[in-house]
Amino acid sequence: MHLFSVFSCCCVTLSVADHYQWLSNLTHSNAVPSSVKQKLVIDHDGGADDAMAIFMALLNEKYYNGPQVIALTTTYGNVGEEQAFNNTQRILTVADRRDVPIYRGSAKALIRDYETDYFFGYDGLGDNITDTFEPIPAQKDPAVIGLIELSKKYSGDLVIIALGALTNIALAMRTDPNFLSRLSHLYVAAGHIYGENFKEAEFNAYMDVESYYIVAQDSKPDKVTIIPFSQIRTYQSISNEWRVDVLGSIDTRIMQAQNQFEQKSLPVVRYWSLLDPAAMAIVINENLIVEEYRYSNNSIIICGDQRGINTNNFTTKNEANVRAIYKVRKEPYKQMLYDLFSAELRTYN
Ligand SMILES: [Ca+2]
Repeated sequence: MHLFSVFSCCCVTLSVADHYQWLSNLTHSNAVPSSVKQKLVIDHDGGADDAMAIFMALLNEKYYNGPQVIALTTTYGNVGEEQAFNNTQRILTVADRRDVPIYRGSAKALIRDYETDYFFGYDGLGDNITDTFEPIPAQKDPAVIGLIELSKKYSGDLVIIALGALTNIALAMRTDPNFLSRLSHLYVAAGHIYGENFKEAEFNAYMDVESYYIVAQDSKPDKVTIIPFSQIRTYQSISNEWRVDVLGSIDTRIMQAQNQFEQKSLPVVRYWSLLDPAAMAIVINENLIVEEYRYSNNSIIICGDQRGINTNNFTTKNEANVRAIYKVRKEPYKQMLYDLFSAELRTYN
């Protein structure tokens, strides 16, 4: 499918109102299914890419009856956990969703910490110092307890997506051996499928190698989907111009904030390819976005100079511990982003 290129071809002949109606019809028929029963928790490390994924989930809930976002849990990576907590409050304030509970998570890896990369600025959100917000108090329980309790409360209906270091998820799995079995699904945005262009450790996996190891060791293929960054980079590299001139021109408060959050990172990349929003798109509508997944025996190397490198042995479901996303579609992903971030404009037509 090439949904967005169809839109691009048609745009000279349609009025603005026609555009949005056309896109709206397209979206309702193709892009985002309703899934009212499911609940969603986003475990994230507070970067601009996390912000975009969180906005997507909240917009999907509001405009497409998507899963209800019932909590955000904080981890570390793009920034430290303290800053991730601060950024969570900023993101929820922009989205006008200060009702979403925040559970604070681990600030350190289980064993070995690494320096953050500050790819999105020192504060993780573009070092924009002008936005102000009223503090949102954190829940009294730490993230690991919050995750376990929510998995009990919404047993069978809870989807968790992990967008940062995996410490909270590993701790929840080891604290409560039935945690994973109560989830509807766990999506893990981390790791690479090792190959010619991906010989280094992936950032999220590397930030807590032992936690990745634990999560992989305790995984089941019908409960856990790994979304390797290598596959997103390979199949969903989007031109910087599209991100800035098309997606970035959507005139909403959320998109203008998102543009500011990415103001440090956008000028230094030619191709725009972020793991977190790509992973959220898969959670929102896997059938639309995913072209191929493979069952795999997936793990991570802990010792030696290969530390943090993922291993995958593609195999049958019976022999596998996870599903690994292998191929994703680019044009439907772009269309979904456009539809979600422009949804509030269409409500006025
Ligand atoms: Ca992240």
